[in-house]
Amino acid sequence: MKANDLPFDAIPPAAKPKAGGFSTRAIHWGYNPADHNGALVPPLYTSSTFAFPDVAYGARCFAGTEPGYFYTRISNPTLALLEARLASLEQGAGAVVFGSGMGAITATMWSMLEQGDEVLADITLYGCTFAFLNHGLTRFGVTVRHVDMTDPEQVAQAMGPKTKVVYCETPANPNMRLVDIAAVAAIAHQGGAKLIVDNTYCTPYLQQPLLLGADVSVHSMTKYLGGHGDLTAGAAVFADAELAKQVRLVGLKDMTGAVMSAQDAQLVMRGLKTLSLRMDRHCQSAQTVAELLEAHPATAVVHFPGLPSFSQHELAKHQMRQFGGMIAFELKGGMEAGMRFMDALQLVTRAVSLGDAESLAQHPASMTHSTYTPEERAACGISEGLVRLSIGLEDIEDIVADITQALRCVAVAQPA
Ligand code: 7XF
Repeated sequence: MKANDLPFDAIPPAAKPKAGGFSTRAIHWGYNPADHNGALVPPLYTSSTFAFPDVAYGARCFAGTEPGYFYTRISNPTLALLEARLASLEQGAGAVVFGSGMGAITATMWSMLEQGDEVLADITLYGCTFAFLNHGLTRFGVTVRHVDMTDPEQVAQAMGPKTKVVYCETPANPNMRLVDIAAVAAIAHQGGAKLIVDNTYCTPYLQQPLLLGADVSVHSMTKYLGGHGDLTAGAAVFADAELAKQVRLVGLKDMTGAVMSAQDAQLVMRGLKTLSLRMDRHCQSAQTVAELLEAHPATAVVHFPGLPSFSQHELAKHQMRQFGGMIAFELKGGMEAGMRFMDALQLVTRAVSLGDAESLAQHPASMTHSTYTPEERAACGISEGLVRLSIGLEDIEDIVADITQALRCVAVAQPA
């Protein structure tokens, strides 16, 4: 029996899930304290291995005919609870968690692709995803082509008989361009391919790719889902339980081994309890900052889906619950002014990553997107002067004061 034929899946937690709205499920789904000595917080299973009552039971576990836990790289009760919660929040048939967002992305694609297949990807992607596609997968006989997925027609034109995976982020890191998930999913399916959407920027609270037709929604849980900058983790949520099983048994178990730690899973579950509250605040504060930036004479362009001037504002209103906590912008003084702005910041921290309580600023061209060549960045609209902000949870008055003083420093330093 081949590994992906095993009748094995994520083991559902024994407790009856508590139904309800998004926040209720983020707090309760899949866990009943009565099954665990009344413990309000689910117990943490740190064990790497699980004892077999007898040898026949162990053999059945390995054959996939016994739904027991036996080794944490494949499944673990703490990880399984988080997986059940993520599947519920994103309305998927199954989820698999990983040791990083890149673990989730690579394991999913390794499981879905074969030599000779083609991936059709958007032009704007997180730098390491771009590098995995173009410097990783291509070395193993997979063809990768990029098209501008802000225009679904370009996807339809580019689909070919070998296209097995269509891949995008929306909003895209770092320049906030959106992809119409429903339109691109319909095109992918018509051509016999599956659509993977990186939903890291939105989280399941702001956007539900599977309900819009995507097959897989991947996340860096290092970001908003963890929410506190103290862990590295990833997840993939699937519309189809069979694909989830395949990714667990091929991509996770055999090909990457990118298992998540149970301690981190417990921290993500703590993060999930406040996800909706935190996202509401991130979104509200980012709207204020985006409006401030747009009105300021030093800025050339502000990319934020919540601004009426944003070219895809209507799509954002249709596809997202709110507009997110991420902003990208350029100053009139270009790269030099952008660097001066970043160095003038006092509260907003100069760091990559996003989705933390702390507001963060980074320079994509030299940091998160340095895996692109300058020509590749130019082709997808990541200008050398672009600055990316992740708006945190500090008092909005303090965020505004810091950004205003940093903009003033840029203006003062500019030649008359
Ligand atoms: O492997 P990770 O948990 O770091 O997640 C990878 C990843 C996947 N998708 C998106 C949309 C991401 O933004 C990331 C990580 N991005 C960080 C950033 O843009 O700041 C990484 C810092 S180099």
